[in-house]
Amino acid sequence: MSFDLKAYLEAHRVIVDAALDRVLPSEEIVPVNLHRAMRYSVLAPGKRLRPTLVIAGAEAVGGAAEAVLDTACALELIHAYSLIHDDLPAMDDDDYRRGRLTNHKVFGEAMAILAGDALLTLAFRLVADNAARLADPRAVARVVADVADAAGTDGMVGGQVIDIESEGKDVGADTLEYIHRHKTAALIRVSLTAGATLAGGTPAQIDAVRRAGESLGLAFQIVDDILDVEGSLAELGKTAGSDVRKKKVTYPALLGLDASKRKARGLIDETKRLLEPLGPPAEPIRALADFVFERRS
Ligand code: GRG
Repeated sequence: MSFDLKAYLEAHRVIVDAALDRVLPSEEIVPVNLHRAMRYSVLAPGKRLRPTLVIAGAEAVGGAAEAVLDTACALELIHAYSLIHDDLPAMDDDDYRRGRLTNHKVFGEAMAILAGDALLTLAFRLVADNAARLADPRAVARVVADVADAAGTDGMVGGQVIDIESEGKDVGADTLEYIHRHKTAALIRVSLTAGATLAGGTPAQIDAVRRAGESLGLAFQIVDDILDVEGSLAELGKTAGSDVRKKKVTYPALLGLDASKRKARGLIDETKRLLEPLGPPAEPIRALADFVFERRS
């Protein structure tokens, strides 16, 4: 029987959403508005791809969801912080995200900045908390370093900077790939490796997952570029066509739609090839890779 991804995604969404609700500060606790703003964006309906990849990364090396749940939440908090800050007037100046008004539209710019800051900080607290669930808590130090690298100047923030600096410029394929690998792929890659590391994967297993995560992450952003051309506000939960409006360099702009789709498909096939040494336990990651290619939002 083939792998039931729909059931897998739904089961993990339930686990992750309950954990996010538990780890986020209550709206009853001071500073109330900050906590409201944090919960508003994180608990909005997202795909929960990164936390699901943390769990799938653990399962691929024989681990269990429960043992990596704090870190799974941490990756979703970092992702949510990046979305809040990316939507700010100083960056992409977007009004809609996850089918709702953006954070700064509801809570104001200062609170949106602070909510993002607090989510990033809480994320590292959660990775530290994960030590209590592990037989060998030393893996947490490795994961803190990897997550910091993936979120920082040699990862998401670095990619965002080059993205902003490239707007309206005639940049080539190398710069575009740098942006996508850093801005988006780094966090997707580290979601998989964090799960595999915490679950006690061998160096060879973690390396296979890392390389697969890099290909998957690049494919994810190419598909995101394609959806910005082909999708709608109703499907995406955010305004489509924003890349062209903001004069952003994208794969469809550089290669055309058909070649972009072929490139994304090739990267998904590569992801699966890189996962071969892990055998059947990596089946959820393979199914998630197909989902990344086929998604409409
Ligand atoms: C502001 C530090 C900083 C970084 C911003 C990741 C990022 C860098 C910005 C987010 C904006 C964006 C459109 C990024 C590219 C792709 C991406 C990460 C899309 C959103 O991820 P999904 O589709 O969203 O997984 P959901 O809502 O389903 O979780």
